[in-house]
Formats: sequence, C-alpha cells, structure tokens
Amino acid sequence: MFEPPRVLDAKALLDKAFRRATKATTTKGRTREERTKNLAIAKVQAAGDILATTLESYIKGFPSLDRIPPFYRELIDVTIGVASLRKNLAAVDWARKKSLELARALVRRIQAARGSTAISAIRREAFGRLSSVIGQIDSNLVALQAARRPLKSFPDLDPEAPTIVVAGYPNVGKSSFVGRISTAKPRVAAYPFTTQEVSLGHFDVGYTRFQVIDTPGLLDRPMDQRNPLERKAISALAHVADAVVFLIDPSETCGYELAVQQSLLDTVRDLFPDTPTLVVENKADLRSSGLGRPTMSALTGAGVNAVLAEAVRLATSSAPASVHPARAA
Ligand SMILES: Nc1nc2c(ncn2[C@@H]2O[C@H](COP(=O)(O)OP(=O)(O)OP(=O)(O)O)[C@@H](O)[C@H]2O)c(=O)[nH]1
Ligand SMILES: [Mg+2]
Repeated sequence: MFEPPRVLDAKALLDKAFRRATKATTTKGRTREERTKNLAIAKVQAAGDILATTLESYIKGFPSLDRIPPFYRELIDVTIGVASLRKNLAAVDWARKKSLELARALVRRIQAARGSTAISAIRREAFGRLSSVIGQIDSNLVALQAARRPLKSFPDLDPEAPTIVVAGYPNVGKSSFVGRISTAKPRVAAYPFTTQEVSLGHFDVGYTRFQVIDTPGLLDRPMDQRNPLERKAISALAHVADAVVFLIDPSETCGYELAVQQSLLDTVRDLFPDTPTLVVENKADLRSSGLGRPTMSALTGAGVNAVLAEAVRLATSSAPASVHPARAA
C-alpha cells in the first residue's frame, strides 16, 4: 500500500550532499577571485539544494496524515504512532527550509565577500552550519527509516469500495464462500501485528466493485487471547467493513460447538458495533439448526446467491464505514 523511501541518517545524508557539492564546477569569472567566488557559490548552493530536495522526497514519500483513510490512520497509530510520525516529518520539513535559507544567506555573504580567504571561510561556515541543522534531525531520520517496514506491510485495501468482512471459526467455510463469490483469485496480504494474512477478493455489481476480506486467524478466536496491539490492529478493520458476514457451522464438522461459535459472534459484534452483521449458517447440505437464519452451502452453492444479495444490500444501505453516527446522550 505504502512505499516510503529509504531514509538516510544525518551522517549518510551529509556525506551524499557534500560529495555531490564538491563536484559542482564553474568556469565563470574573469579573474581568479571571481572564479573562486563563483565556485564557492556553486558548492554551497548545490549542498543546500541536494539536502532540501532529498528531505522533501522523504516528506512526500510518507503518507500524508491529514488525508489518509481512517483504517490506515489507525494502523499507523498502532504501529508507529500518528503523533510521532507527524513530529518526525515536521522536523524534516524544518531542516529542509532551514537548509535552503542557510544556503541562500551564505551565498549572499559570499557574493559580498572580498578575497579568497574570506570566501573560503564563509564556504566552510556554510558546510558547518548545514551539518549542524541536519545533525539536529538525526533521530527523526532514524525513526522514519524504522517506520518504513510497518508501513510497507499494510494490506492494500481500497477504502472507497464497499467492503464485506467474512468472519467465523476456522473451517466453517469462509474461504469456500469467498472463493465462490469472488470473480478473481483472492490476493493475499500480510496483516500488521499478527502472524496472519488477510485474503482480498472482489466482485462487481453493476458498476460497483465490492471487496471481500477473508480473515483467517483474525476474527476466528476470542480476542482475549491476543495482545493489545493485535487487538487494535484487528479492530481497525471496523473502519473498512460495511457489512460483516458471520458464518456458523451447525454441523460442527469444523470442530467447534455451536455454543462457542455463538460467543465468537458476540465478540465480533462488539468489534464492529456500527456495522450490520449477517449471520449465516453454512454447510446446509449437512445440517441446519432450524433457527430460521439464512442458510447456504458453500460446497454445493445452494443459497449462496441469496446470502450475497443480502450482504450487498447491507453493505450499501448503511452509512459509510468510517462515519460513526453520533449517539444520543
Ligand atoms: N459439507 C460442506 N463442507 C463445506 C462447506 N463449506 C466448506 N466446507 C468444507 O469445510 C472445510 C473448511 O472450509 P474452508 O472454506 O477452508 O473454511 P475456512 O473457514 O476458510 O477455514 P480457515 O481458513 O481454516 O479459517 C473444507 O473441507 C470445505 O470443503 C459446505 O457448505 N458444506
Ligand atoms: Mg480459510
């Protein structure tokens, strides 16, 4: 989803900028002093420009925190912290502006200077002060580099597409259901803070593309067996879910009794309090509970279309997942 750039630490960044700056050349100038001056100007300008453009590319390469969808915002908060990412990016932006300002001011002073010694002294001062500015953001650069890996691991969800999340105990038939309704082979993505992966399928109704998220290992056991980070990362799914399809296996061939399946349903409802949940009995070819819930067989296909139609209705009739209606006090 996100491809943040590699971020150099202060020392490596300065090495890069100064190495390039030393290569700056000019043949302009009629006298020796003029040439010395123009060369000093070219070097200071080059150093300032390289630092500023590199820092700018870092800022642009990270997600823009004010515009990212709530799902990703929450994942960022769990993994690296929105406030800390914001602080590090702000520090980098400060150094970017400062580098440009400094380079400009010192170029003006070189222009006004007389004599090679004075010119060289200002040039050295410029490099020293640029080093000091970049040195001050070393820890921010290091933190940004560390933030790359979690950001790169975020699953690539389309936050605009109406989204159906499929939940239920292992072996109840989630993947069979998702495979049956998806038009293409589902894509698999790592899920932050869990050893699990989500699998993303899609299908179209008219011109609308729907997203289906299969959640093996995520929404298939009690949340109290998880650490807080995992719990938060899982609850971030509430931001993308427009409807939840919860599969129950009344045949219990999945290996879990109906009673424990029912209590997982309660957990999932707590996780998605504002999302309509469709409870479906799967494996109707084997058995149904007779409780009047919708039934289907992901194996034979019987009842799948009706379930899908109802899920689509729920996913499109509710408010967008990210909007939580204000509750009356
Ligand atoms: N008889 C019958 N078997 C089914 C049905 N749906 C799925 N199965 C079988 O149940 C087993 C588990 O199905 P999956 O679709 O892998 O279940 P799952 O919920 O994705 O399981 P995990 O990925 O482990 O969480 C497979 O052997 C399926 O063939 C059904 O409607 N009827
Ligand atoms: Mg599965």
